[in-house]
Amino acid sequence: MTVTEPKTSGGVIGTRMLRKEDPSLLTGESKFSDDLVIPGALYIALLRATVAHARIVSIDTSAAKSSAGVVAVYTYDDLKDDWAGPMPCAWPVTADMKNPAHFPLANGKVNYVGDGVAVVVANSKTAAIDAIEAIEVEYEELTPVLDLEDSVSDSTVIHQDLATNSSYLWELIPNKDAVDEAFSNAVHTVKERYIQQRLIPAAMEPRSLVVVPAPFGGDFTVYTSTQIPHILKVMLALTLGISETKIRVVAPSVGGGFGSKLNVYAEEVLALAIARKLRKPIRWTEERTENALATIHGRGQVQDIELAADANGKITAVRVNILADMGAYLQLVTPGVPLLGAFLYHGVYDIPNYSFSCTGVFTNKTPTDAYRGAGRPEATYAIERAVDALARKMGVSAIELRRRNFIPKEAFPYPSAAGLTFDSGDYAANLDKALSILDIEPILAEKQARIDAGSTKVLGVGLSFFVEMCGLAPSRVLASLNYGAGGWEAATVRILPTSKVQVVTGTAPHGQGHETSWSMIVADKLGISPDDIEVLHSDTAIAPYGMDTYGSRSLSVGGSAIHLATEKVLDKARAIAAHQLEVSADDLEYSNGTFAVKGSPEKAYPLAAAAFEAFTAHNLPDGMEPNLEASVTWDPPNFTFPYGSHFAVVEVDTETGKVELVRYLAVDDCGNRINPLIIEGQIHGGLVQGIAQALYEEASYDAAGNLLTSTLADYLVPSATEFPFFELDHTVTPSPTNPLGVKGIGEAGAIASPPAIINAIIDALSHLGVSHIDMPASPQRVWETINNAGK
Ligand code: MCN
Repeated sequence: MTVTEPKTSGGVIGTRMLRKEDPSLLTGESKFSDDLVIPGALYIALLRATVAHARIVSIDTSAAKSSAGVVAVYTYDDLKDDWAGPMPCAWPVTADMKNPAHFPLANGKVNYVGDGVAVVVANSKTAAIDAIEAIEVEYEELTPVLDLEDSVSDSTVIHQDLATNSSYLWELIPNKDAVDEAFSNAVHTVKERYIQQRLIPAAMEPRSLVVVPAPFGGDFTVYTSTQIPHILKVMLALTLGISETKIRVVAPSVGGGFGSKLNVYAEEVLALAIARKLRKPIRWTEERTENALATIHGRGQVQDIELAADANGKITAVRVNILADMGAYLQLVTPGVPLLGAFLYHGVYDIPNYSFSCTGVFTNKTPTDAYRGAGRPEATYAIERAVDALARKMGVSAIELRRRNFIPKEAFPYPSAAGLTFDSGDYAANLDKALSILDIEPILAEKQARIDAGSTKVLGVGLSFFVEMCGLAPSRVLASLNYGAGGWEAATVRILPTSKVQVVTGTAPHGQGHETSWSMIVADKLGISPDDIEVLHSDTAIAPYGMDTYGSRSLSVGGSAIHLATEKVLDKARAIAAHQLEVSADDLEYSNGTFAVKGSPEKAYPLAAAAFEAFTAHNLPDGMEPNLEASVTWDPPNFTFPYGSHFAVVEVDTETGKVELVRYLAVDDCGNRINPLIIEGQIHGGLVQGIAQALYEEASYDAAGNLLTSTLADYLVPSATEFPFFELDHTVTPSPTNPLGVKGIGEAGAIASPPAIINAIIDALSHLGVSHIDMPASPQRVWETINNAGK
């Protein structure tokens, strides 16, 4: 498929249309799960482990059971026959991957602070929470396994039946001998170790759910704050042994997820099991501290990366070994997250020899899983920092070294040494554009002037040139990675009798503006107003098929399905118009809601008339079914590979270690652009999260395995005041892998920004002998780094 420009007619695509979703969100009319009024609902609350690693000697629930308002108290033993199997992990990355049985409540042993021990059911939230405190648990404490590097060799094994703390070793080494040879022939090499600290996704809306059983029969409606209503339905059916036809999952308004709501959580399984047992609606909303403890964490890796280069700085090989922290259990896609980066450690560079391995290890900490970027921020950070390290070692500019190594424009579609085919790109042109906006010379002059003047406020410029693979899709590729689901997306487009349009999508937006974007795609094609289009989503009774929203897949996969379904429905309308006008369909042209005979514009037939004709079915072509509706399930042939240049300019106070972000410029290429306003919002959000990783956020634990950052007073989520106004621009290289020519944008900012910031800090401090700093570059860490430099 070749797409050179958006196949649009209506002039809607590419416009900065305000988001349809926002009036109801901003006026508080949107309903989130916790807003739903469900008469007669009971509340659950979980008693969570207060120790990181311990055997449960006894649990005494008697006092809790007699607390005011309490309906029931359950432990693992009370509910063990209520589920058909353990909690699901859908990504067994290797055949011999070790996956400990993980149940919604601890089975005789707790493995992280926050692990569920018992559940109280009560007639109010406060009664449930109060009763938790009346439960007595006696623990026999075990040594916690906390250090990622020590975990594998630790004499304490967390899951005794697995006999090891290593979950898996996954390798991607297309040609080991060639990699070794490249290193032995190299003129320059660098060997770097980087730490990806754990992060807490901290969505604005905590997780929340209500399970409503039908008064008679076995049907359940699960309202839950999730990114994956469709996947969740399948998993709940399998885990609880309930027919899939008896479960309806609805995600009402969802206040952000960033990957953390791409999961099947203990509370969802528990609430459904208890609703089935008691035949009562069951509800739960997590507290902010529970969110920090018991919703997944992101990142958590130790990365070793080596580059080999010739005398000119042409990189000939990259060798990567990483240790990835799984936490205490494997959640839905925990083991696969590093694999999403495994193919990208060569970044945008034409590196012929590639070697990657990842060991996934268990620790007594909150399970990790997908968090905005999932694997790709880690890969981008490693290669973009390592390239800077190589440039420093060789004494060439980081910009020049990148240019020497870019995959050239002519090489696309580019078969990478890691085994992917990069769809399209023109990296040099993108960098040129960024540099023309940045105007680097005066910045470098000012930087030098401050050094010469002995200023304590020094400047640095950092570049990160990223590429990522997103549009998580091609089912066959996902199969080759052992991913437990497909990557297609489903869409239905209906032109109703009054010519208003319904779009049914399998995507599940939670802040990405799909109602707006999908309306724009259909409006553009049909030449009608986006206001006449209603987008239905996130309810498995209305949209029975879908693969949901994550991996910046919704536009390139789901949007493409909508585009193709619109074409299909338009073809049917065309056939009706041709029949009415008694001409061949090929003789008709279509614009702005009307079919007209080519060369005879007076012979016209409106789309609205075709819609009504399809409804009355009084005079349809022979054999045509009534109604204007078409469905498409689209499974693309490849991922999409957005890319871009991100530049950070920082000022570092060498006396206090404080880093001030002076400028941030992002020139992204996400192919054809549906709504630039939404794109910019997506980039802003991603940048804030990525810069927060670089400067502020870290899930820290003490030596006993207690999470020290379990409130927003301790975990430093930045606000708008911490950032300059982001400078955004773009280039456009359409993707040839989907009919819209689009690439994803939802994660780009979070992927690109951490190395730009850290490279800028190192650049600012390199004259003091600083060549490395870990994230987050807090004032204390920066100050210590400056003071230890050269020692
Ligand atoms: N878009 C566009 N033109 C493009 C690319 C995208 O107009 N060339 C628009 C799309 O039409 C869509 C939005 O940008 O409205 C994002 O599209 P896409 O890149 O396909 O990403 P998804 O919709 O699949 O969103 C998932 C992505 C991910 S993986 C995370 S994590 C994330 C993110 O989106 N979490 C978010 N953005 C978030 N935004 C909010 N507010 N909250 C989250 O939790």
